[in-house]
Amino acid sequence: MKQSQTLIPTLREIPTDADIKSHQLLLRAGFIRQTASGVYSFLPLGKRVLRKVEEIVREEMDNAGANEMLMPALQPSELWMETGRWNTFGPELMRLHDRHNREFALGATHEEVITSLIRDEVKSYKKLPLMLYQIQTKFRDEKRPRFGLLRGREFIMKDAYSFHDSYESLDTGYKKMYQAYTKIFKRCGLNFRAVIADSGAMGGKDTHEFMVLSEVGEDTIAYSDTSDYAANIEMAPVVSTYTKENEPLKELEKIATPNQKTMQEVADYLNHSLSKGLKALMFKVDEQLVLVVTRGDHEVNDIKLKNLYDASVVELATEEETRTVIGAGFGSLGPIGVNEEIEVVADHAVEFVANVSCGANDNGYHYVNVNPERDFKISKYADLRFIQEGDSSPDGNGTILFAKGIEVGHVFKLGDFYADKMGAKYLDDNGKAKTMVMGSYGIGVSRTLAAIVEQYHDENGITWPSDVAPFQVHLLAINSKKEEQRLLADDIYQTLKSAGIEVLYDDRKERAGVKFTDSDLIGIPYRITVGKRAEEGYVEFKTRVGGEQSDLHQSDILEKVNKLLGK
Ligand code: 9G3
Repeated sequence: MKQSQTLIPTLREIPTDADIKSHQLLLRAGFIRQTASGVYSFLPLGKRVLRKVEEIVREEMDNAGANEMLMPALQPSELWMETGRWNTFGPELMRLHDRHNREFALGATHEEVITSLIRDEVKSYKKLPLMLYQIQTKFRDEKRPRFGLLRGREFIMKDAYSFHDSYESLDTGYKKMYQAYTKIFKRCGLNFRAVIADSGAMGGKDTHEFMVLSEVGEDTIAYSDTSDYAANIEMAPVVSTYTKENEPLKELEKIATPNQKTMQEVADYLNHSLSKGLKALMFKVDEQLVLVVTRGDHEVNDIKLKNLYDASVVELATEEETRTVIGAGFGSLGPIGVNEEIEVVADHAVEFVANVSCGANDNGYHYVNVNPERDFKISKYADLRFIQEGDSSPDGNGTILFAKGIEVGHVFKLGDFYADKMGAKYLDDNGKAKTMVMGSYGIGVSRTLAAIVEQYHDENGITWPSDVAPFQVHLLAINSKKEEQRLLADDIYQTLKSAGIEVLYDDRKERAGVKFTDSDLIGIPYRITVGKRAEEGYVEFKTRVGGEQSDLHQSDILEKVNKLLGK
């Protein structure tokens, strides 16, 4: 491709509304442009990288036995009504009416569409297992699109769906996908972890997220410093390594603690550490009021609370709802003297405390020397807190550390949730109708592109790994007014192209400085500069990363490039 004939609008300045490196650099290097909030155009360089990432995904999906297809973005609302998801998803699901006033969703994901297709077309166990995938534009009306391609409202996803006649078969398919994902993200050059995740609003149970380690990631990963254990912080279980504090039980006492609201204020006022206080929060678990008690230095994990009750909605109760049933506000809640209609649950750590403080359920008062079982009853102890750095790793190896991650992939064992709701059945080998079992597997393709830039850039611009770079060689003719330079550059361009090397040829009538700055921004792995020594047939060869530079005779270029590209 010749730069004088394409569209690569590079920018010198950092765009003001771009907060992270990948967003800044993809704009400055002319790979993308914003069309609306969270909606982007991929310019030629961006499209070439997108295609490289998609090709890697296709190869590994095909190797894993999946078959590519393409489903529509326009999805009839009736399908989403069959699973009940038309109503459970709010404004994030983009909806529209057609000319006959029929309702449609713009596809945010395709479980309903694919399941309705399979229930009509697959009737026998002989056709299972079946693994289908597509690479397609998805729409999700994010409340706060940000960080460029990392959280858009229209984005490219590879979504795959597998259909099985048993959970054993699903396990096999899931493992194949898990391994394919590992290959894909390795080939993209990414430093990632597969983390145990929570299935969230989906059916099924087992699920893993593939997280690219990055400071700008929105998810927090809890990982072991000595093993490969890694889990999404929402899911990471806390192993109960507590020991009963063996101090003698002191006399329970109620103390005035005027205007002391937060745990820290109370701990300071009563002159004890956070871990010698109890925190109580009132939650609405599917409309049922539950008081959740944790140690003062721990945080309630609402996902674990939701999973404990297998609830669909878990949220904090309002101060009014709390005051109505407890008679006190948020800063004074505790497990002592709570009326029966409210269930009181606690994190495992609470069982092992002694002589701690807690709210007296009376504004402005706390109890001290509080002891479980003597002073309050807990209906259920459970793992209800977020894991913390320094906790022991749930696999028994090492200690937990935190890292930020960008979710680029997510694999789910869906179970029979969708097949059951939509009647996707097959006849087993006894002719008996059975409900299918499913898996679903997503990769954020456009998000992966941005994640690569987050991990591959320096102060001058993007440094693409060669397997996903938009081109393999950047050829610069410094002064195309000079006949000998233009002729040599044209010659090299043709030689490389006919050898199947992907070359971006900067043949523009621009100053040298502009060409070098743009070349560093765009980040193609190898650069050939035709300049002053063109008459002798010499060019300058430079690698983008490491900046290794050498003069090379025209006759040695092809061999050097082929060797570097491992051809
Ligand atoms: C929606 C909207 C947003 C959503 C969903 C539905 C996430 C939704 C979960 C999945 C699960 C898997 C197949 C590919 C891999 C991920 N956000 N999810 O179902 F209507 Cl607005 O998408 N689907």
